[in-house]
Amino acid sequence: MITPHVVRAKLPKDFIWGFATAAFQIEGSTDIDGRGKSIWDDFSRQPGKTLDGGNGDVATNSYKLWKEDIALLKSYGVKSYRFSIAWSRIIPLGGRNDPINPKGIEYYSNFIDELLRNGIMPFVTLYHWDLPQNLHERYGGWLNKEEIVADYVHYAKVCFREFGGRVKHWLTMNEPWCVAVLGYGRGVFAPGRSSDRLRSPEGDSSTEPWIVGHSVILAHAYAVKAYREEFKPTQRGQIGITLNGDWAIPYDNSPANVEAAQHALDVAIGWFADPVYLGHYPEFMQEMLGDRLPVFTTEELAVVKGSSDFYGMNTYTTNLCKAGGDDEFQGRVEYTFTRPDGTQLGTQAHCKWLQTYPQGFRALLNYLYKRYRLPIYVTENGFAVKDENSKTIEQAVQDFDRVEYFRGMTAAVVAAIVEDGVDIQAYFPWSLLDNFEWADGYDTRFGVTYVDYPTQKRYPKESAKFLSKFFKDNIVSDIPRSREPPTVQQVINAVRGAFHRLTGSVLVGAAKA
Ligand code: GBH
Repeated sequence: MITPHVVRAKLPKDFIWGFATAAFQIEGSTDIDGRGKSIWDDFSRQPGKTLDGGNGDVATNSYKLWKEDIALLKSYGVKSYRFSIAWSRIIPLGGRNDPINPKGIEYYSNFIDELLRNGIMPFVTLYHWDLPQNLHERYGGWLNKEEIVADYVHYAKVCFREFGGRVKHWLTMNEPWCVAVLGYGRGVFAPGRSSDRLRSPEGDSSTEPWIVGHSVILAHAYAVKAYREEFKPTQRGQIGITLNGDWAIPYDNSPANVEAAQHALDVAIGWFADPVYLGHYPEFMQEMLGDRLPVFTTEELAVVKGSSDFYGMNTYTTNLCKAGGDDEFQGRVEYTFTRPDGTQLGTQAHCKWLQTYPQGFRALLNYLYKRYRLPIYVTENGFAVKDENSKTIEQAVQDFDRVEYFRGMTAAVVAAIVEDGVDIQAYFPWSLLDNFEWADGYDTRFGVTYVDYPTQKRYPKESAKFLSKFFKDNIVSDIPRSREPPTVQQVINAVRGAFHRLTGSVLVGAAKA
């Protein structure tokens, strides 16, 4: 009997893997070494903004325990670590004419050096939702395009100048959809603006998210332009944006629901990906929003189009899509995990928006690669086990639902590369540690490492062990294990991959075998 898909070399030797975190979710030490406030500082302290009343004052204490975190990464055998820089540690007041904080620079500089000493490649996010509070107060933050674009570009350039000799992978923005919709539409994330007057005294959910999204795209694009013109020629790194986006499946095959699934993708992903990779907003968004959707000038568009070297992808789940409702942030589509026959799509996580569905991950990878034709970096993917926070440490580290999730997702990555010819360069599970899960506070745990908050001790969960072993076993080592020629399937895939790259609008590196 022939065993299907026995492939020896599953992942190429330069495949990047590691864990991801974000500054505000782990650092704590919010008033140390000259850090300025971010919009999350006070927001998370307001009653009712986080589920358990948790805030970012201590988090996983990683600002202090940074060497321990790096040792943990090392013990997991990662090649890379995705972390974010807190803007308000670098420039406490945020603006282009405000003082730069040498202590902030020194901190991340030491951090990067320590990673490199341990053979771990820094993969750096410049903005993971922690806008300097002062910029919000000074001029409305992301609502003020002229100011925020100039200030963000200045901040990014300081980081390129200080760290770019050592950092070869940059992410400008994490998940602009969340910045715009959760911060200025639903009002559940800082700065918490919304039309819902029970939530916020100010805000207009019908206009602000689209304005904010527009500013975020431009800030990203002008920072990339600066990097490419002033830094890339000598620093030679990659730079791009990372977008959240979950796969969308029609609830059934009625034409309205088939269309709904595409509308969901258009707003979740196309809102940002279409301008950045294709040079225009999705047609459906223009129809849905009319003159509420800002317009790019010709000059701006020239900067926006092609402003990412790769497709940065954060993805967690898959939604079944039904046409209807008035939620513009989902493309006037309703999401469910319950199939028409009453069964569930997958295993339910602690958060209601998340179920395991690896087939959807594979489908999304194929969709993104066909549509945007660039190598994909999976910069986040993860799972929160139901009620993990109510368990003892001994029970919590036995996180079998998370292991199942990652078993499925890693298999989907391999299948997408080996069988579908999708060019995937990196995979970063979210997250290295349990941490401050934004509006969920500390109630929801996404870590592959359990954090016992009272002691700040770290305990590797089964999922960490699974992932370490998976990548150890599946990335081709430097020393070839055998002299066997590639299989026919591997040759076909390499040719397929090269074809995709060559026919795309942007030419990317040499084909990999
Ligand atoms: C990521 O976002 C974040 O980058 C990371 O910081 C975070 O810790 C991690 O996920 C886990 O949540 O029900 O309308 O409020 C993931 C993308 C998009 C997932 C919004 C939750 C909820 C939409 N998120 N979604 S809503």
